[in-house]
Amino acid sequence: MSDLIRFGVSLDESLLERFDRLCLERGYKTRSEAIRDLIRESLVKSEWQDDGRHVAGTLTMVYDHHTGNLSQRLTAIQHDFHHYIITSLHVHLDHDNCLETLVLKGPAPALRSFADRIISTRGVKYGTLNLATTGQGMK
Ligand code: NI
Repeated sequence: MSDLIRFGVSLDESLLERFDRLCLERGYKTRSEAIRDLIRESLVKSEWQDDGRHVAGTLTMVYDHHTGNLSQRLTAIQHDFHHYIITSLHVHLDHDNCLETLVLKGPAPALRSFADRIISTRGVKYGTLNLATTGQGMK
């Protein structure tokens, strides 16, 4: 692990009070831990803006499998992007609704366009892309 560096941060008092409340609510023992996580979150977001970068993430969708030929359409899209899908989990939530989560890894632009195609498919009730990282270069 690389050396730990200390640095000072100047902050408006009321902003710091709000930050301390947030740290408490989220269970952080120290401000440093909270700040480290905020920095990592920003780094992951910036990885996803970098077209040449390989990233990881999950795509979750909820849909009614009775809707038209939705199941087949979603499967066809997934086959178009099969190189980027590491695994998938399908849960039958009730008689009608399915929840599916896909674990993705690949170039950020490809994963984004895949997620856009799935989420915008007619009949998908809810879809969200959760941005994560491959962990490489992240301490
Ligand atoms: Ni199902």
